[in-house]
Amino acid sequence: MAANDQPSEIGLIGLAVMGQNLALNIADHGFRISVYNRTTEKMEAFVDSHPDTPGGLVGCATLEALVASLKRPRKLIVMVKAGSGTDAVIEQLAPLLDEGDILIDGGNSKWTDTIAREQRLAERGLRFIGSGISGGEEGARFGPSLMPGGQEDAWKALEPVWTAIAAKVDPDTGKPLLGAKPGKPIEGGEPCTAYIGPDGAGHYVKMMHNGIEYGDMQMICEAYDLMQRLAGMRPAEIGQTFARWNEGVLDSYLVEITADVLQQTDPVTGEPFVDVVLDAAGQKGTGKWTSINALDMGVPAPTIAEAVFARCISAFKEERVEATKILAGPDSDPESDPAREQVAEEEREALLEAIHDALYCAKICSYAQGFQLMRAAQAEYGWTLDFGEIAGIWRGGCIIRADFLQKITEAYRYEPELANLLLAPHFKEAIDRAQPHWRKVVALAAQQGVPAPTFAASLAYYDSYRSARLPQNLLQAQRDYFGAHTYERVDQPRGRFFHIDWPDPERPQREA
Ligand code: NBP
Repeated sequence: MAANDQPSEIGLIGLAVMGQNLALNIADHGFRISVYNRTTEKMEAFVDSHPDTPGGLVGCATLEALVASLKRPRKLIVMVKAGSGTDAVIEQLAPLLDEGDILIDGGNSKWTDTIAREQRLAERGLRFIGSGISGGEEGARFGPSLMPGGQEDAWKALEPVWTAIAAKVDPDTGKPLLGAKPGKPIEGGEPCTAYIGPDGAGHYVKMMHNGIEYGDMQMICEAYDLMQRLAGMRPAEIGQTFARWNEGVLDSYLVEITADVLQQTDPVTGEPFVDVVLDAAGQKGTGKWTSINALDMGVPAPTIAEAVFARCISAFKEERVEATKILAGPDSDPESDPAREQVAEEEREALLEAIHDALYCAKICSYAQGFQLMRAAQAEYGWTLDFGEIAGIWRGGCIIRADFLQKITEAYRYEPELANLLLAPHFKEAIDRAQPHWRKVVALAAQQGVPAPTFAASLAYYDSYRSARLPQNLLQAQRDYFGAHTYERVDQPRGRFFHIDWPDPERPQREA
């Protein structure tokens, strides 16, 4: 056993930013935790700089020492680079463990990898939890949102630790309980964690969280762009507007930090910070996974996909700069361009209200798509997901935390089988009220040549979903013409397929 006396409750491998903060959070809750890192100096520096945590950190220089230091059945959290790093650690660890020991992968692993790892480890008698962890460094330290999937008995063993370290929300209002400090975690409250389901369910739901996060971030960026390009507002003013919006239905972590970011000055130039940041976005892949999964399952998630594509087109910076010199739009002609000028106060207020409402409606559609995807995934993978609980877990600790999630929790608690979030009375009424503004903003953006891909994609989703008849009748006819792909008829029951022999002038019709 490493160090002194009693065995540790849990172990952790990987002491980069997430692993260190998670270990401190666990120790703050009185759990003794053993820690290991591939590069031993990092582990030593970490343990030396935190000698007095309530639970205690036990530094281990080898995996053997780590394993020997733990209570049985052993619980080991893997917090290393997702993908090959996770596989490498699991392969080194598995031979050292005994039947019934539990590995917990807290990285951003792809859910299909988690399904495969769980099967492989089960064959060796080991239990496996794939737990999504959201909230970045701050969340890991003082309360993340935790989305665990895997064998239910393994979850039961992990539950006391996960429940203790998770973010907490007020059970009545759903608002996050804040103010945790090193050595002084939040007491009480409803924890932002719950068992999600078997094998890859936890990592799937974490991926969905990230896909929704992509949508949220892009929608906020579009609102900012419309404010600067249609209302001629400067970053600090836009930041103040977001701060005001954060008091209402848009109250969320991402709106809150956007208000701060926009009011930040660049320490080098004294200019608004956001103006010196290059407009070329990076991405790590979870939004792309979400969109690919939507395409694979045939479930529309255009808002999330547009958010991914918006990052992609932003990365073509040099090409866009060249294209600006060649391709015209309404904003190319200074004579006819009302944008970028300060608009009258009254007009500006009306515009801001419209942009606010457009952002809210687009956000509802984006979440509706995310929850539709999860509904399809549970059928595909044989999970039973509790959507009210998932929305509840996202109310605190994570990047998409928002007041709004309380309303989603309530909608699914009231009607667990809700076909689409758009049909929940609260959201239906919200869109009924706000949609004239939403339509105005999308039309104005198109007229003025301002790209607003997620605002527009959400509106198209909404209008498609509420259309009893779409033009895909023509599409099926085209498919039947060139590829004999058959079609169903409006005057026949669903599931009967017909075909016309198109080149024949008489075009006889027959059932396919
Ligand atoms: P990184 O993803 O940057 O990974 C660095 C850690 O992995 C170091 O401890 C490194 O050890 C270890 N490692 C690597 Br790389 N390959 C290894 C191997 N083959 N064997 C053993 N250890 C290996 O760390 P992070 O940013 O703390 O993230 C950890 C996990 O949490 C990732 O899966 C990430 O996607 C996920 N996550 C991150 C965030 C976030 O905000 N950063 C949020 C939520 C989830 P070394 O010190 O010896 O190089």
